Amino acid sequence: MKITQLIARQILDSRGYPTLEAELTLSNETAGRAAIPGGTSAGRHEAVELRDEGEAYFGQAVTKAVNNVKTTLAQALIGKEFDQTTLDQTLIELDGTDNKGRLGANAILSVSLAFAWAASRAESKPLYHYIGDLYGNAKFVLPRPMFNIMNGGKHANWATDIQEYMVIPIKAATWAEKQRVGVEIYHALYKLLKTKKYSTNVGYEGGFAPQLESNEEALELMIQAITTAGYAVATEVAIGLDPAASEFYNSETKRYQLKRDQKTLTSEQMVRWTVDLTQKYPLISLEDMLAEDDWAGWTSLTEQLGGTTQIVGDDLLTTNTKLIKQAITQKACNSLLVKLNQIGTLTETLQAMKLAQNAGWTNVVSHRSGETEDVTIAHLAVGTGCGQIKTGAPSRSERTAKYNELTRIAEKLEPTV
Ligand code: 2PG
Ligand code: MG
Repeated sequence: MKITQLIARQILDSRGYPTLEAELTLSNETAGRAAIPGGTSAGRHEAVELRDEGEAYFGQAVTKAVNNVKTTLAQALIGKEFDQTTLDQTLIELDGTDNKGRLGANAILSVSLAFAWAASRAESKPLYHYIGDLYGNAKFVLPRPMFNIMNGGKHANWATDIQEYMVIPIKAATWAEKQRVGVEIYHALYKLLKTKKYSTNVGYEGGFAPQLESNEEALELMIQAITTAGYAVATEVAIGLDPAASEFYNSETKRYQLKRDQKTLTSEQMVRWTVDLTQKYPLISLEDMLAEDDWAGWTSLTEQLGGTTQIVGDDLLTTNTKLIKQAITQKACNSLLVKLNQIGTLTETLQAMKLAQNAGWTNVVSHRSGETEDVTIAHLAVGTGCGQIKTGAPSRSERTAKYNELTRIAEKLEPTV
């Protein structure tokens, strides 16, 4: 299909930072639009998010990236015929760097995804079906959500050192039931926090962010909330963590600084602490428990817990096949956190997921802390059939946009009558 029009604009993300949105039209008049999310605790090896660095918006404006879409990319693409693979390859070549540093991964991804939306409409398919075709998957399943109901770290002014505490419905069979579990526990937690006279203010991803005495206190509160909501801990609802450990790791001293616990831990001690936590709490998924540079720690953790626990690489892997290959060789984890904007095109994201899947790993599709109303990731999770998504608390419209899109998809894939 030929691209006939390509425009871009600067919009705002959920943190109040500028981000980029592109709109693309094909020769048959179908159009697609995509908005790019942004990370706060981003990995060092992520593709470059091009920001202006001028005075406007304290350096966060993205007008350079917008202009790259409107000029360089529009000139190179308009009037030409593409499919997803040839488009993404062309985008990579037009940039010409290893990390999309010239045109910006935000500029490139907005075009890649706007094209995917337009092309799926041209083929009269839902986006998940279009993605499934690209991925070689025809088994579309609603993912199991991980609801991030307590926020800390950089997402919530260090309320806790651990950035994300997630509840995971493990018994509920349908999408509707899974969503209900997350919502009821979220509200049970709200009531519990109020009773304890804790703050019910929320962090970037909609989870509550009271200043707690320790990192473990959050786990205790979650267990109580799960129970008072009427669910069985461990058999019906489990817990996942994402400490985003690179954010409290000192790479010079090679120590983890857990300020809430007044502890400074070596890599070995961090692994031991993690193993101890898994013995006390029903932790089934552990993401970025260790820093992105601490490869030996990752291998040790996977050796000790990998048989029973999902060990998810986010900052460690940045959805990058080179790093995934390294992690496969070093047995550093057993699951990939999938973020489109860490790598910058749909094609490369699907390659990363395929590589992980072929290694026997799981894939977890993920939002960013800075989100928009864009719902592409709901389709990515369903289309690849990967079975898992993390997209925040069931609160705040940029998070519920994804849950609501999954509810719409569920009407087709999980009809009740
Ligand atoms: C993470 C993400 C999303 P950020 O660490 O997994 O939850 O955070 O987008 O800030 O990198
Ligand atoms: Mg993470």
